[in-house]
Amino acid sequence: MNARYESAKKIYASFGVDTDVAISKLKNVPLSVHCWQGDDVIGFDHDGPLTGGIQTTGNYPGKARTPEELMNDMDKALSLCPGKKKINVHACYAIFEKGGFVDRDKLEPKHFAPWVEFAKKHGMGIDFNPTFFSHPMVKDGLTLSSPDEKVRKFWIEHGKACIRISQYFAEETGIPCVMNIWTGDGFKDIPADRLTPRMRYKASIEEILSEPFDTNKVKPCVESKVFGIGVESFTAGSAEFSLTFAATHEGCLPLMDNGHYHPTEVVSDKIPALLCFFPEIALHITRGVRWDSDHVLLFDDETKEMAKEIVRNDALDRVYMALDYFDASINRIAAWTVGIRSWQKALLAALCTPNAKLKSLQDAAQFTELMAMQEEVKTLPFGDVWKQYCEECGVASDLSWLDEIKQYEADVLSKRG
Ligand code: RNT
Ligand code: ZN
Repeated sequence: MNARYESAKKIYASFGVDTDVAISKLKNVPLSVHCWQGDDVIGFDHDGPLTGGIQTTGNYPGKARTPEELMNDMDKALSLCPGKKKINVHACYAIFEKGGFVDRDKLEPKHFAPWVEFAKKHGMGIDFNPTFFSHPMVKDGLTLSSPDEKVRKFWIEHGKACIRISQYFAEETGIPCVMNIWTGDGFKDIPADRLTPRMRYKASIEEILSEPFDTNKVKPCVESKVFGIGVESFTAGSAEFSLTFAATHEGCLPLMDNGHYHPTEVVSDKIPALLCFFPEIALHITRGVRWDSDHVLLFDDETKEMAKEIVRNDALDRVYMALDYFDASINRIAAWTVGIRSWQKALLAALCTPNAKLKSLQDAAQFTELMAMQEEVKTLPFGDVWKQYCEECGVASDLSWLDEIKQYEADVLSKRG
């Protein structure tokens, strides 16, 4: 056994932390990896630009252009990261046989069969998202909250189709499918009516959820957002709207994306607030720089804090964790890899924190000791535990993963037009 790990293990033990237990726990925690980092959120069902108030910036060469390329790239990233994964697929990543195109309201499970095959090969589950953006039926920036009944109906049918596809994913993989509803519906400038669009949005989601499904297999979520590019003044799916919707609709989960709040709000504080009321919640884990910029996730303070709130509240099996960011300015496989590894680090660090001891200091109002101990814990030899975890998972414990990506860039990515 590695001498540095042995020494680190002893140090952690003196704080009451068993690092072997932390490592073995983490191996079973699934993290959902978003397919859309690989091609700048475009997908395979349209040629148009990305819309919906979200944006990728940069044009680093080598982005995936076909399902095969995207799956190969994802394969590469997954092979460089420790831990258990799921994949997260958007409806716009439907795969059509030649001449077999159908619009989003007509999607069927068969259009996602290659994703099931890919997931099965890795023993992974699949999460799913209806795609309410980048489509001509987005009218005046609205989908489910549109005043145009034809538009609203189209998107409701899309949502229902996605429920059926989610159930198919769960049945095929044997793992529940988290299906997330997010729309970019909103207004650039001050609206004259904030209520009616939200009433339509509410009715639309209710219609989608009236599609029959097994609540043990499909976990529908509603994701809130404070604003987007071009929808700065109003979003239909605001925080209060989405949270209340989930709270009042059995089987529907709230999904918090930590890029979707005012910059001084933190999702780490919201996690335990929601855990008081919801049996299960979902997260989109990202890094906003000044706004919902969807930079690659790093092992930074707020990331660590979110992981801590999940671990110390014993909620690893109540929180569905998914990555959601997209950077087109750097190697996309490295973007995936750094983000996945960062969340794994954050969870491992949380599992190696003497949470019971810290809580007892708080309850005893020993705030001086609590502050001192929390500072002390920050410099424990976490890097040695991380290395051990990576080695046990059979992935690089150092930066050598980057050499592999560079090789892949030279052999594969650089040959793409
Ligand atoms: C957008 C939301 C949403 C999307 C994905 C692609 O701000 O975060 O979750 O990023 O659906
Ligand atoms: Zn999101």
